[in-house]
Amino acid sequence: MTYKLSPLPYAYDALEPYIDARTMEIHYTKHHQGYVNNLNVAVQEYKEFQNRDLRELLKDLNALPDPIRTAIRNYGGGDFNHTMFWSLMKKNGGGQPNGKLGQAIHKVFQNFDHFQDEFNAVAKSVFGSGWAWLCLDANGKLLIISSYNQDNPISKGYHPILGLDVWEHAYYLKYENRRPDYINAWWHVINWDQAEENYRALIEK
Ligand code: MN3
Repeated sequence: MTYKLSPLPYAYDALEPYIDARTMEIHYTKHHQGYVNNLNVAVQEYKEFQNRDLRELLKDLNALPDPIRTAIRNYGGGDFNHTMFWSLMKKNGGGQPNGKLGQAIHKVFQNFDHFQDEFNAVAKSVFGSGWAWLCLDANGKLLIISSYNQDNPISKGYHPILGLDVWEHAYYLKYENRRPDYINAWWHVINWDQAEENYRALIEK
């Protein structure tokens, strides 16, 4: 049993003009597929780590055997993060979250604009390759954090709700070095229904 590339939930051009079709195609068929391929190579000799729930593995990296820990962190994280990322965007997305997540955002950040400003600041400040995340901490409080490489917040005890890939491969073809322009565009394609679902799954468990 091997890890499989999860289906992209829309066409490559679905998020145009905010995310261009060529970037989507390369990001999905080369980068995401590459993480899946490398993950399968890494666990070739470790049958019990083949086709596992990556969320469970990433939650406790220290429990993994030494020879495959870094590979699962990087490639398993890369696979898990991208599957999550695709699901958190959609055609005609954007706007503001309604429902329980929207209420929680207003409670913690005062209003949506403050939340957006803080998220943008964190996303812009990632030095090199990484991600910005809206998470719940262990006490159930919303917070915004960044991570490097393909690290997922669950490895630090946080629960991700919304994530933004700020690796250059996510935007360079269209936005070149202008990461802030890519971040601003991304707000137009966020799938808030999925973010709400992620939030509810955490608070209702
Ligand atoms: Mn990526």
